[in-house]
Amino acid sequence: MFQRTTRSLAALGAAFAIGAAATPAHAASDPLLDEQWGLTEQATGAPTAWTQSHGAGVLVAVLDSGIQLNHPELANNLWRNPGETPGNGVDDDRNGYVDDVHGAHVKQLNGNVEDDNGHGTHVAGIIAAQAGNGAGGSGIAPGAKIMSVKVLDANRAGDSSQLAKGIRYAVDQGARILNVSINGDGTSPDLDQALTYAGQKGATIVASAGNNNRDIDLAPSYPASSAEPAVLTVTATQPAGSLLGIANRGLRSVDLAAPGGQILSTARGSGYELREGTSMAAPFVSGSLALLASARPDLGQPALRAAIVQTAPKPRLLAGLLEDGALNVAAALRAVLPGDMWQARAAAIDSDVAAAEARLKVSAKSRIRAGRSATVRWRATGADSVVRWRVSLNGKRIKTLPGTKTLLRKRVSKPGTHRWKVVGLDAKGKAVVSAARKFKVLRKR
Ligand SMILES: [Ca+2]
Ligand SMILES: [Ca+2]
Ligand SMILES: [Ca+2]
Repeated sequence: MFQRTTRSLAALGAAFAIGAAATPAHAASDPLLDEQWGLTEQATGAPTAWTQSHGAGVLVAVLDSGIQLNHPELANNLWRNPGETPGNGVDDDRNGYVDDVHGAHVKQLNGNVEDDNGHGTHVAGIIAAQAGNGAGGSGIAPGAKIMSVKVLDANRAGDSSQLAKGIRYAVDQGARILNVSINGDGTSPDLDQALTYAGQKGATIVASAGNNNRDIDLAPSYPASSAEPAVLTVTATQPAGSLLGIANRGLRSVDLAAPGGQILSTARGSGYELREGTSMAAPFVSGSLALLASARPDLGQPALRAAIVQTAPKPRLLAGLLEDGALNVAAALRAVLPGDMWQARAAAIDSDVAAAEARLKVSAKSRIRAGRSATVRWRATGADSVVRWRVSLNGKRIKTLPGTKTLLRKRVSKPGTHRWKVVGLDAKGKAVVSAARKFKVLRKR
C-alpha cells in the first residue's frame, strides 16, 4: 500500500479568472511568482534557466491522483493523445484504455484522470503551470506538456501494481520523464520490472524520497530506494536551504534535494495553495529535466540526469544526507550547452517569448448599415514593444496610428462582407501582433 507523501497546509487565496482585468503592460506577468521561492535564482537557478528553455516539446507524466483538467493554469499545458477520439466510448488507439485523451486511469482502464484529491494537481503545477498569462504563478517548465496518469484514489492510496501499470502506460505513450511523488514501504516484482522497462526505454523516474524523517538506505521506501539507475530520488529542502524536517535522507538512495517546504502551486478549484513534502520536491527535478531535454533533445535522459546530479552544488547544510547535492537547473543547462549555443538560445527564446505572450484582440460591430461609420477597436496584451498600429480594410492599408490609439472609425458604403486587419509594429517596423475581424455592411433602408 502506498501512502500519501505530503501534508496539506492552508489554502491560499481564492480562485482567479484567467487574464482578469490586467493592464496590458502587466498582462504577461504571473502575480504569484513572487511567492514561489523555489523558482528564484538562489533556490534553483530557474530565472537563468528560462533564458534558455521553457521545456517546449517535452512531455512529463505525472503519476498521481489525477489533475484538475480545466484548471486555468494547466488546461493549456495538457498532453493530448493523438490517437484517441474523445468521448466516443471507444479505445480508438487500442492501447487498452478507452478515451484516454489526457492520460489514463489505470484501474478503470479509461481516461477519467480528473483529480479527486488535490495532490496531483499541485504536483502538475510545480512542473508546468502556465507562465505569462497574467494569472497565478508558474511552473518550472511552463512550456512542457503534462500527462495525467491516475494511480492513486481520492484518499491518495494505491498499490505497487497500479503504479507499475501507470509507469508502463506513460512510457508506451512516449513519456521519458515520469514524476512519481509516491512512496511505499515495499516493492513488488511487477513494480521492479516496470522500473527496469522504463530505464530500458530511456526514461527517468523522478521519485520522492518520502516523508518519514528516516534514512532510506536503512529503511527503504519505494520506488525511491530502488537500485534501478533510471530512478532519480529527490528529497526536500526548506527556504533556508536545510532539509525539510519530515524529509527522508540516504547517502546511497537519495540523489538530489529540491525545494519542498512552503511550495505554492495549483490547487483543485482553480486556485493556488501551499503544500510541503518530498512530493513537491520531485516535480522541480522533473521540470528541470524537461528544460534540459527541450534544450538538448539530441541527448538522452542518462546524459541529462548526469548533468543535473554532477552540477548540483553541495551545501554544507546537506552534507552526509544525500549522494549528490541541491538542484541547480541553470548549472545543469550550462553543462549541456556550450557557450555559443547558450548565446544563440538566449536570443531565440527572447523572440519566442515575445511572440508567445503578445496577443491582440480586434472587435467590431458585426453588422452596420451602408453609409454609416464602421468602428474597429483593438486591445493588445503583452505587446509592449508596439509603437504603431497599421489598420487595413479588405487588404488595403488605410491608416497608421500611434501605439496609444485603440480604435478607428471609417465610413463604409459598399454592402457585403468586409474585413478589418490590425497589425502592431515595433520601432524597427517589425510586426509584433496582428489580428483580423470580419463585419457585414447591409444595404441602405
Ligand atoms: Ca486508448
Ligand atoms: Ca475514444
Ligand atoms: Ca500563470
